[in-house]
Amino acid sequence: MDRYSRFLAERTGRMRASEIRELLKLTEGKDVISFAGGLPDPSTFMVDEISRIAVDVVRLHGDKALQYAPTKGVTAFRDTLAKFLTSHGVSVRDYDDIIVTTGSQEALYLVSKVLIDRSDVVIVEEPTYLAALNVFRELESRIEPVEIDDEGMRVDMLEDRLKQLQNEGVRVKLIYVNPTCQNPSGTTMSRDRRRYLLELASRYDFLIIEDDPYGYFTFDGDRVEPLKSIDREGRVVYLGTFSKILAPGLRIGWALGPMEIINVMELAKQSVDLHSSTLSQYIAMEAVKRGVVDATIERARTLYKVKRDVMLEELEQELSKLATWTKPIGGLFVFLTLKHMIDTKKLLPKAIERGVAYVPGAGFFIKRNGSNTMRLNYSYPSITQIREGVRRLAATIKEEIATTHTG
Ligand code: PMP
Ligand code: G9A
Repeated sequence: MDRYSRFLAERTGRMRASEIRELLKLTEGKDVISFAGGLPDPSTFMVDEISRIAVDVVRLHGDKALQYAPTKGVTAFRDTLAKFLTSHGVSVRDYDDIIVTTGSQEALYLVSKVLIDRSDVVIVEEPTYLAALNVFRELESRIEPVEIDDEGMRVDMLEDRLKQLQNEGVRVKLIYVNPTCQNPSGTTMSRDRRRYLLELASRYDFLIIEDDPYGYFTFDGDRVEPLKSIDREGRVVYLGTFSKILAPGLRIGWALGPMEIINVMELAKQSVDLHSSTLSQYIAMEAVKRGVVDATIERARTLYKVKRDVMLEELEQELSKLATWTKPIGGLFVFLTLKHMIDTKKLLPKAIERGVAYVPGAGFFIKRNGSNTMRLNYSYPSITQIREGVRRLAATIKEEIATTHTG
């Protein structure tokens, strides 16, 4: 690396390795039960249906599906996507308000790139999605965290912060939230807070990025209404993805927002990758039309609900005296806080030694240190692995307490 550092652009100094991606490398191929990466259970992939679709798409539409496509995405696919979103409670004005992206990660990157100038304030939930923080850091924004509790972002604290910043003459352009089954905390923002957040957006004139990979398969009760569907002023840029409701390997996500912003994202995307995979878009389009996405959603909902219950039950049995944790209504994660001040980053090698991995919580925080927290994924491990993994985790924690916190 050093041999080339003099050649590297300054901005590379702000690029951070995602702890999650690094952990994926660390645990790959090892006999470790991983609660780390937010991977879907491969048994939710509708392999036979997707195989048939892939063959049909290449055979019947190969002239288009194997060809270059418009930057905003295949028009017929955007139209299908608009109908799909509407059927899932996400308000869409026109399919032209949608840009198809290479996973929602790219949508997040593009929207941030077109909105954020150096030193611009971006307000985030604390804790928040690590890969979003890395994007905001790379763009040299000033990241301002606002605490969350069981009902999502503390909008009262947000209001105080907005007032304070306004008094200091600092403008807030943007808030990033993952309001439904948040990564990493698993919490969901209440309806009242959603309404209030939009009211604040109007009063203080900012935009909201709503990142919603998990809202399609909540386990208990109805779909929580996305901010996008309550937004009357065009303040929300909504990000979605097929990663958890079809297959992440297709790398198909989207942004839905005011056309003026989507069109600037289109310009930005031209320089990044011209357009997202045409073949993936055709496969995703057919998967929506043939009901494969809705069937995958049902598989995910049923399976992950059971897995969540098993994880919560096992945590209760093994760790109720030593930790507290969130109770997600959907999504992929439980967030755990240890009562002892144990540094979960330092604990991780010991946990891996015992055959279990998690994501240390600190990386999701900006202000609070969160070093005694961890994120646990329950979608990927099997039910047996969840039980065994929690036992291994509990044994690691108990041993740590016994050796370092005696007396
Ligand atoms: N946002 C959040 C909150 C996520 O949890 C994830 C993936 N786990 C993403 C964005 C990125 O997903 P993808 O690029 O696969 O659509
Ligand atoms: O980076 C990935 O593989 C996607 C998962 C994200 C996460 O674990 O939060």
